[in-house]
Amino acid sequence: MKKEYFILRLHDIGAIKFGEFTLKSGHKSPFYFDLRDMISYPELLNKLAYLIADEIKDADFEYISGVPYTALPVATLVADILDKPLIFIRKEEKAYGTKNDIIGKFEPGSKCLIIDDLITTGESLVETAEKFKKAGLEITDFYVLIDRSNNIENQLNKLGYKLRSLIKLDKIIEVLKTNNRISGEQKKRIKEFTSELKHEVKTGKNYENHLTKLLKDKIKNKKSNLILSLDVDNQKDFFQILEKTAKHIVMLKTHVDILNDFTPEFIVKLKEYAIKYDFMIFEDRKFADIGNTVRKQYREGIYKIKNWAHFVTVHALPGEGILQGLFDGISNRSSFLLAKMSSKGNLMNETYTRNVFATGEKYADVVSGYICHANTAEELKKLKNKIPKGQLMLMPGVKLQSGKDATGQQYTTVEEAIKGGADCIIVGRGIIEAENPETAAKEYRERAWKMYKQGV
Ligand code: 5BU
Repeated sequence: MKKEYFILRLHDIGAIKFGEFTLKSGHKSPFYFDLRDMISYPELLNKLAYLIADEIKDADFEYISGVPYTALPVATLVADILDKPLIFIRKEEKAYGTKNDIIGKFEPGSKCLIIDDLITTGESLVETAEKFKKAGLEITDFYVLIDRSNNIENQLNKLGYKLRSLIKLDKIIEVLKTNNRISGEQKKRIKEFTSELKHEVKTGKNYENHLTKLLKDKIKNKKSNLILSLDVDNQKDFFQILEKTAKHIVMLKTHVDILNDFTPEFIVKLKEYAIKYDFMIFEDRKFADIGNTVRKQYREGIYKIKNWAHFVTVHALPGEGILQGLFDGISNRSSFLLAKMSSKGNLMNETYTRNVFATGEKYADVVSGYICHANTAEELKKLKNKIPKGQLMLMPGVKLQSGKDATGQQYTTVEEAIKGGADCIIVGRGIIEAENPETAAKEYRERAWKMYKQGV
């Protein structure tokens, strides 16, 4: 089967579509690929499998894997043709995270080639490869049906992967134009669209808003990435600890509803401290309702959070309406979305976290970053890599020593947090329950800053 035939058949079955499509990123694309239905065309699938088998037969591998769902049936046929054993990773995360994520039998130390349907950024293929590697397999080769990336081959090479592809986007456009499947005008639009996308990848759109910039400048000027979580229940203790620690912190995180003796004067005093000691204010309210309700919770009630907190925490769970409700008509305020909480057994799985980042990217004018926690620097780095450029990662669940508390809080060390890419650490009891909160704050601040400065 010639590649040209394959392109035309994919167009025939509607796997390649032209029109106007809104992508996950919010971009409008003049084309759309969805190869899922391919499996219902046996003659196409079969020819395709022989074509792939021919292209990879000389590569060095013992196992074949297909990424579910689309590429798995294709890989199954290829494995059969080449008489290679098939393995794959389940798509759904197991609720209780057992290690049994790989289906099929394999010998650790063997090489496996991974087949996927599409590649754009390479991110998901590399992630899959890492999972296999963790299970003891060696991964050096990828094969994709359609490569619509911006020359991702070079970047993958640097990471030690070789990418082969059946067809590239340019080839698809050329073949469809030659066969009068798309007009000259459409071809032009597609070319424009892809060159814009390429441009965007190259220059890397920045999602930093005005408030994010203020916080970043303060981190630099104050030489501190420490956010103090001052969770005490009375004003006296609150201001006593603040007085001693304020010079070390870049931002103060509050749970204003913990105070037994809240009065509007508390806010007046808090603002004075913020000016005197040059820190920003962050109310960890964790909004999680429909837009109309959070709008009132943010502006009204006894706390009137909107009037004094530069940032608030927000759950992306209810959908975009929550951000619309909170920030509609408001400037000079921003938020952090909860992407991966520090509490053990939290229900934020990989897919959820990824969707949170997508929401934050779309609403970057009112989202400054994400609250993320991981138990190791390595795990944290994976989260950091997915965060849109310019936005921040704040990490709670930090202490000088790792460990946990009685109700599921998990602690990672300052060093692991910063090594993993945290822009700021959030520390509560590590400081406020220390014998001397002042020296504790100084120690957290210095440890974090030293590591941060090294750019690790
Ligand atoms: P700690 O005393 O350092 O455990 O306090 C951590 C603070 O950060 C506390 O106010 C929590 O409510 C907050 N927090 C957290 O611990 N984990 C999370 O995932 C989020 C917030 Br979001």
